[in-house]
Amino acid sequence: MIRTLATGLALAALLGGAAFAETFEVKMLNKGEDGERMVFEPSFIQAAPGDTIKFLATDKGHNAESNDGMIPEGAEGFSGKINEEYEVTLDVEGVYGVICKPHYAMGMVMTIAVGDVEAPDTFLEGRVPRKASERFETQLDNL
Ligand SMILES: [Cu+2]
Repeated sequence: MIRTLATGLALAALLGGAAFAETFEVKMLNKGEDGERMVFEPSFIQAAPGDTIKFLATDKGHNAESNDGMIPEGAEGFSGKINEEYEVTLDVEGVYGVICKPHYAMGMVMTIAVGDVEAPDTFLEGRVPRKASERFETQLDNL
């Protein structure tokens, strides 16, 4: 009992602040629970700075990458490979638009909010396929 407690304390001290960072898992799917084709599930995540998003290659043929013009100022873009699990830690506050490159036109997109933020007016200003734009708009309603 005492030993367990000591081990727990040592572990907590070792991990420090990182112990409070969360990891969110996102499935990349051909078909979502609601029957929608080509989706990230969940398609919206509210995260905090330092949290990690893990994209799971649940179905084949998908990837996850930040969309040009849809990441906060000062943040670095990211890009996972098709068919591979991919993890990214987001330190910069803001709204991130994520797409699956092969299925962008089919609306395979998701939104990640890091911190207590609002979407910038420019978020959907670029050239965004209609289906993707519709889904982004629905996701942004969560903010
Ligand atoms: Cu895809």
